[in-house]
Amino acid sequence: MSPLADLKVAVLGLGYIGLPTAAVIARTGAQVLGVDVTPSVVETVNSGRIHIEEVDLDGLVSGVVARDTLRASLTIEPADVFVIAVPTPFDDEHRPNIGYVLKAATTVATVLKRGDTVILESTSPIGTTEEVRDLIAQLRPDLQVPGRTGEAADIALAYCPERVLPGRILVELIDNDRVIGGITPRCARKALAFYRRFVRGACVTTTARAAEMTKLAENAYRDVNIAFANELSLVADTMGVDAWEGIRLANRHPRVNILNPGPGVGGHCIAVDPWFLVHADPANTPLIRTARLVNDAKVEHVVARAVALADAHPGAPVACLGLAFKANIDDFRESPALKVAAALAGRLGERVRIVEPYAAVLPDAFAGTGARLIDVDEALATCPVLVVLVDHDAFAAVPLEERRRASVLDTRGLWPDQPKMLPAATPLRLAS
Ligand code: SAJ
Repeated sequence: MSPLADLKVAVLGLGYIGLPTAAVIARTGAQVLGVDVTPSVVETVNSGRIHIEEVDLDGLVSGVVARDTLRASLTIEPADVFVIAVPTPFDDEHRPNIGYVLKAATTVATVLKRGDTVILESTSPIGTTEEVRDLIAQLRPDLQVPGRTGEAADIALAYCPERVLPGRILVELIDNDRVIGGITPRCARKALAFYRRFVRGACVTTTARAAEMTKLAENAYRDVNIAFANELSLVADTMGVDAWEGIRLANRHPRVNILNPGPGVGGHCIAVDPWFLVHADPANTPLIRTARLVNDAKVEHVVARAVALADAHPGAPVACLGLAFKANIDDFRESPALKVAAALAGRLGERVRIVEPYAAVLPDAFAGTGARLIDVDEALATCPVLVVLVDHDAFAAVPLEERRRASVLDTRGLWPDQPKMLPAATPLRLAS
C-alpha cells in the first residue's frame, strides 16, 4: 500500500458506506472531499463528528478532519477519483430506483477532466455502470468515454461494490477482497491501482456487469439461506423440535452450514438487493423471489404467535426485547424486530413494553400506541410474557433464574435453556 498524499478523491454520499470509505482513504493522506446533499451531515462531518453509529468511526473521522485530509461540502470540486456511494432504494413494486446514482453522476460530470476515474460503489441493478457511462457521454461530449468506440478513453469508469458488514465496517473496508469491474479492462486496472492503495484483501478485476451481479448474488445467497433456516424453524415448531438444536446438529455434517432462523430479515441490503435480480429476470428467479416472501412472511407469523401467547395471559404486560435489525447495533432500518413490536403495540396497546438498550426514545412507529420503553430489569420484574426479537449480548447474559417463570417467545434461539410453553405454530402466509 502506497501513500495517497498526491491524490484528490471525492466521495459522493456520506452515509453508512460513503463516510467510512472517505475516512479510510483520508487516513492514507489523500485529500478527500465528502459531498452530501444534506447540510446537517456536511456540518457534522466538518466539525469532526459523525451522524451514524459505527464502531471506531468517531475517532477516525475526528482525526482525519483535524489533520485536514477529510472535509465535507454540499458542492463538488475537481478530483482525480470520484467514488459514488449513494442509496439505491426500490419502489412499492420492488423496482430499483437508480435516480440518486444518476444524480451523483450528473454532479461528477460538471467537474470531470481527462485522466479522472469514476467508481460506482452503490448496490446497483446490472447495467447501471453502463447507464452512468452513457449519461456522462451525453453531458460531456468533449470527453471520450470508455467502451463506446475503439479509441482510447479520456476517463475510466468502474463498478466496485462495497461488501462490508455493519458493526465491522472499518475492518472489512481494509481486509475484505474487492471485486473491481471495469467498463473496459483498462478502466478496471485504473480502479485497481486506486483500491490497492488502501485495501489489504485481494483485489480481483472483471467486467462492470459481472461485478454488479456479484454484489446482488452475495446478498441473495444470504437471503435464500436465511429463508431456508426460517422455513425449517416453522417445520420444527409444528413438529415440536427445537429448531436451533436441529440446525446445530445438522451443521456437524462437513458440507452443511445452515444459517439461523429469526423474526425475518432486516437491514437495507439483504431485504432489498434480491429484488434487483428478480426485477431483472422475473421468469427465472422463482427461488430468490420466494425466499424474499418467506422472510417477509416470518414477521407476520411471529406477530400471530406473540399475540396467541399474550392472549394466554389476559391483561398482562408483554415485553418485546430488541428493535434493531440485528444484534448489538443501533440500526432500526427495515428491522423485522421493530415491525413485530410495532404490530404488537398496535394490537395490544399499553400492555406492550419495549426493551432496547440502543434506543434513547421509542421510534415514531410507536406513537399513540401506549407502548413504553423500559429496561431489561424492569421487564424481567414486571412482564410475564417476553418476546425475544434481537440477540443483543445484553439479553443473552440474562440467566435462567431471572426468566424461568416467564412465558417466552424466543425468535432468535437466544435462550436454549428456557422451558418451552408455546402455543402451536400457525401456518406461514406468503404475500402474492
Ligand atoms: N439474519 C438471520 N439469520 C442469519 C443471519 C442474518 O436472520 O443467520 C438476519 C439478521 O438478523 C438481519 C439480516 O439477516 O436482520 C441481515 O443481517 P446480516 O448480518 O446477514 O447482513 P447485513 O445486512 O448487516 O450486511 C449484509 C452483508 N452481506 C453478506 O453477508 C452477504 C454485508 O457483507 C454487505 O456489505 C451488506 O449486506 C450490504 O451493504 O449489502
